[in-house]
Amino acid sequence: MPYVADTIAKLKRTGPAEIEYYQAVEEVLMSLRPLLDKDAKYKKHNIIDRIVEPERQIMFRVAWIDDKGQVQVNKGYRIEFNSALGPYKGGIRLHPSVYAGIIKFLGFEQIFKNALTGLAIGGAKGGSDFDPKGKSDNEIMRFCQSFMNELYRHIGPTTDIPAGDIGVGAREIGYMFGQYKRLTGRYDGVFTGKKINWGGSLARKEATGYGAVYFAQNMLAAIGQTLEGKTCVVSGAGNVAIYTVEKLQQVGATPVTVSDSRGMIHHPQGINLATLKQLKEVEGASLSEYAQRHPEARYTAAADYPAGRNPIWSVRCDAAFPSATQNELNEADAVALLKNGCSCISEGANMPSTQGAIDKFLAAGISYGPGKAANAGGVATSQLEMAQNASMQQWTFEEVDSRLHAIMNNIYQTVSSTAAEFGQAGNLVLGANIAGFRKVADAMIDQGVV
Ligand code: NDP
Ligand code: 2IT
Repeated sequence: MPYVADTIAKLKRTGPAEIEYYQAVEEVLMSLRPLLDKDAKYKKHNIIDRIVEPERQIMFRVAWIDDKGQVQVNKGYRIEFNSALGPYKGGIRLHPSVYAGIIKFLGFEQIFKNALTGLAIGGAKGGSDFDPKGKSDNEIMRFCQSFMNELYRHIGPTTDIPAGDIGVGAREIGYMFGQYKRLTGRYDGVFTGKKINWGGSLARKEATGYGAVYFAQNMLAAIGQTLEGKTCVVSGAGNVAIYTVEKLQQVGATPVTVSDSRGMIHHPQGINLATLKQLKEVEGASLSEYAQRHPEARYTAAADYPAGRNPIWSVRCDAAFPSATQNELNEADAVALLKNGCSCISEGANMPSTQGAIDKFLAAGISYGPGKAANAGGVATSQLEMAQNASMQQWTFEEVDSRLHAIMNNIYQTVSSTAAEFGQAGNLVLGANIAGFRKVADAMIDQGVV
């Protein structure tokens, strides 16, 4: 497809070495062919060239002082990608692997994900190569304050509303919000993922994981199945993974794996949720501890992964929920999953499957829910938090959860009916990319050349 190759070539020339960004763009553009052929207006208005170029990219120095009194310096990013549908919205990632290519891919995905929620939110992402691991609480606070000393001037409740992502939870949001308030003197709903007692929403913490399970239920219902009694594998052991495990257990499925960056746990009798939460939400411990507390569970250290591949994807299962990070599931993993009978993938993480893996899932015709649809429950519930802040209300857990559930059902309907509209029923990658793109592109056309 020449327009895909031309666009990627231009991105490589004008923004070199942003590997994950090219990958995310290529996947979206490959899906758009039937839409571009059907309606000439997108080409006429040169939407492709415009949509792959962020509206604004902010890069800044984050200097802070560690507990030894040494000055440390990190890179800070906020990429405000697209505001056609609403104010910029998206998380902040703190991880040593962060560089422009990662934030850009995440920001690009966020545009279409946010469009699919049906809510009025544009796309953005931010972060830093700061590594929270091994840092004291005071170091985390000083980093977050320094990060905000620059970011505060770019964000606001109707302009750009950050949230959490890898390495950012309620504690970090608290430190960033505190510094924003100090610098501006305003108690704005400028972050989501806040603690409940100072403006957060019930069920936001649970929303991404719960949403990924609701999405899987929708995919299975379409073929007359449910998750009840199914064996599931989950990767990750953070916010998304924990609440995926929780919801899977609530609906009668058995999640048998979790992982962190140091290793994976296989617990054939089912993951013990209380132990998982205690280790990860309270103690900040490694998963190797889990096997100490449950001798029937097996721990494999990452250093011992055969051929560097996470053994999670070789565990026999009916459904898989990749919930750690990008490109954690490759083509060989996809082949192993399919061989072992896995027939449903719902992505809690952003872009966890490589293109080779996606191609295998689509060719096999299994239920495959791409991240920008399956994990949209987190950002959708962030918007519900914004709505509560703006109206000075606090909804019950049940109220928020039932809205989240309805939004996930609606996303599934939109994505599957769009796939069918373009003659590719069941291809939810194509459905998600076309439905998300069309909504944003139409708004961009309406708003003129800006
Ligand atoms: P957390 O930081 O809470 O948890 C991330 C988990 O994944 C941890 O167990 C972490 O292990 C593991 N992990 C992270 N990076 C790597 C890596 N490079 N290799 C191996 N393991 C890794 O993050 P979240 O749960 O919030 O995010 C998980 C994924 O879900 C990300 O892709 C994120 O973008 C996506 N997402 C998150 C949403 C949210 O609302 N939080 C919404 C939508 C998507 P360790 O602790 O050892 O590093
Ligand atoms: O990737 C994501 O959708 C998130 N990290 C959540 C973004 C948000 O604004 O809640």
